[in-house]
Amino acid sequence: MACRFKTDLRESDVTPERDFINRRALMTGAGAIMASGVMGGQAVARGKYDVDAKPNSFKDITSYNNFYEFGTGKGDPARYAGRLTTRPWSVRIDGMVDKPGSYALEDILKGMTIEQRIYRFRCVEAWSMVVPWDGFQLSDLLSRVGVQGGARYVAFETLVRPSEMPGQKSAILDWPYREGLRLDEAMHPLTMIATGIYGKDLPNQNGAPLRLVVPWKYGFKSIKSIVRITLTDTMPQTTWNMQNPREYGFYSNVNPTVDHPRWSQASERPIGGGLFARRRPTLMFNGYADQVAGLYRGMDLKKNF
Ligand SMILES: Nc1nc2c(c(=O)[nH]1)N[C@H]1C(S)=C(S)[C@@H](COP(=O)(O)O)O[C@H]1N2
Ligand SMILES: [Mo]
Repeated sequence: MACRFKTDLRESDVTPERDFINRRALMTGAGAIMASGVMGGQAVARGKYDVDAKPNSFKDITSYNNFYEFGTGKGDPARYAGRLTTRPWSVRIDGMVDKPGSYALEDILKGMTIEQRIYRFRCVEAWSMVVPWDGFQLSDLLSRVGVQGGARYVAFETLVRPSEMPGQKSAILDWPYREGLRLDEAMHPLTMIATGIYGKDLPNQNGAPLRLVVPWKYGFKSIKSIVRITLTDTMPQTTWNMQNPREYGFYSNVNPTVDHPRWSQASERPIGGGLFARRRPTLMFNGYADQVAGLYRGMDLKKNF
C-alpha cells in the first residue's frame, strides 16, 4: 500500500509514543480500511505537516463544536448530529471542470490515499485545537475531475436537510452553509478533505462524511458535510461574509494583527486545558506562514481579511 510520506521518513521521525497514528489507506473497492504496513504496529512516523504539539483528546474534538445546522451551542452538534444519515452520500462537482457529475463518496475514496495530518485548528472565537485528521488532499480530487483553464475559485456547499438538521428550521444562517477558496489555496498541499479523526470515521458533529480543513484559516472556512463543489471564475459567496461582511471577509486567514471588530485575535485559548488555561499568542497563518505566506505576497491583508 503506497504511502505518500514514505520518502519523507527519517529514523529520528519515528516516535513510539505516537502509536495512535496508524496511517490509514483505503482499500480499493471494498472500502475497507487498513493500517498501512510500513506504519502499522508500535513505531509511527511523523508526517510532513504534523505540528509540534500534543493533539487534543478525541473527546475534546468531538464535544466542543460549531455546526449551526444542529444549533448554535458548542454542545448542540454532539447532542443532535447523531441523527444525520451520512450513507449513501454523494457530492456534485460542477462548473468549470472536464468531468462534472454526481460522485458517490465510495467512488471519490476509491484509489485515494488516505493520509493523516496533525493540524492546528483555530476558531475565530479565539480557541484552538490540535486534531489528527485523516483525509486526502483536495488537489487530488480536483485533478481527477479536471480543472478547466479559466477557473479561479472553488465554491463549497453543505447538505440542506432540515428533517435531520434541526438548526436549519430557523433562519439564523441563509442555508446552505457556503464557503470558498481561491484556486491556488484549494490546490495547496495543506488543504485537505478530512474523512476521519484518530483513525476513525469522522464523527457527524465534525462534518461527516467529508469536510474541508484549511489549517491556516479560521475554523469557519472549514465547511462540513459537503454535497457540492463548484469551480468558477468569480469569487463565490461565503456564509459568514453574507451574514456580516464587516466582520468576516472572504480570505479569513488567521492573522493576529487584524482584530475582529468585537474581539482581539492576538491570542487564543487552547481547548482542553480548562477554562482558565493560559492563553497563548496566535501565530500568523496559524503557524503555517512558511508554507502559505507566498500565496498572499503583494496583497494588503488588512483589506483582504
Ligand atoms: N456546514 C457547516 N460547516 C461549518 C460550520 C457550520 O456551522 N456549518 N461551522 C464552522 C466553524 S465556525 C468552525 S470553528 C468549524 C468547527 O469545526 P469542528 O467542530 O470540527 O472543530 O467548523 C466550521 N464548518
Ligand atoms: Mo468558528
